[in-house]
Amino acid sequence: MNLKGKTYVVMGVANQRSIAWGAARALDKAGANIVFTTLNDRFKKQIDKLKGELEGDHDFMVNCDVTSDEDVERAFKEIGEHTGGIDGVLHAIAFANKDELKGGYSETSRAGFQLALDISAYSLAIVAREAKKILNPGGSIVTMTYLGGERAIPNYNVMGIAKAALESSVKYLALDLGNEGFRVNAVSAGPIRTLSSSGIGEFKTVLKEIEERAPLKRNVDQLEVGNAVMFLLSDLASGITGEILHVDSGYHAMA
Ligand code: 0WD
Repeated sequence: MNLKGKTYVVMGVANQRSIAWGAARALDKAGANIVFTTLNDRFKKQIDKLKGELEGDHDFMVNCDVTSDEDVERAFKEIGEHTGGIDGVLHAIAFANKDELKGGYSETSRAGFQLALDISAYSLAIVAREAKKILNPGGSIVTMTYLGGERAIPNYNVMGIAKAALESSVKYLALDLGNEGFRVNAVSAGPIRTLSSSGIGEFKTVLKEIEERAPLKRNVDQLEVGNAVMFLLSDLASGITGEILHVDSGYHAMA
């Protein structure tokens, strides 16, 4: 894959275990320029440390808390001014209160529901709205989802509802942005140990289930997911939009 001359925004690197970091490594290897957005200065410092592992400089970074309209507007405006246009965005952001990710879904609080849906699903809409202003022709947006948006998976609870809304958003945004030639897709990743997933109750059991029952009899890693993200961001996927691509050792295809 040669992505020299292309610029992609990567949102959602928390640390070296993040799925977004797997995608950043893939994009960097292909020669792309990356603009990282970070939740706050703590994550910015973290990325500054990690960047040593990459070949490119990727020096331009902006803070962007997706719960703030102003932040998203400012971030993409700054990115547009600095880069002169971008070729795609990876949205790898989600959040739910830890106590909502165990036990029964009926115990979910109204505030917890709103928070999870706001950060994990609505954010894709506002990111798409601001990103399309600076996308180059053929631009592509990719988000991250999980099987828990399609099926009820123990403990995933409100995050499953958020992923269902996110997956539906992918289809509506594909319809909306398709008018301008832009594409919107999601990668549905198998479970991977990260900061976010560490908050999900009995996560070990989920990993074990994949090893036992998925066709490939193993879990996927960040780089495998990152490679699929890179494909959807690239022109190789120019005919694909509104798609949910599973990168999960084939587990989703099993009864
Ligand atoms: O098993 C997994 N890890 C899977 C994750 C399987 C399938 C899908 N996913 C999804 C997640 O739901 C998420 O959408 O992939 C995406 C990335 O998740 P990750 O790589 O597992 O998680 P992590 O490394 O924690 O990065 C997510 C980051 C946040 O980290 P924390 O740990 O602080 O929640 O999303 C960012 C933040 O950097 N984030 C925000 N960014 C901007 N504004 C916000 C916010 N308000 N909240 C969280």
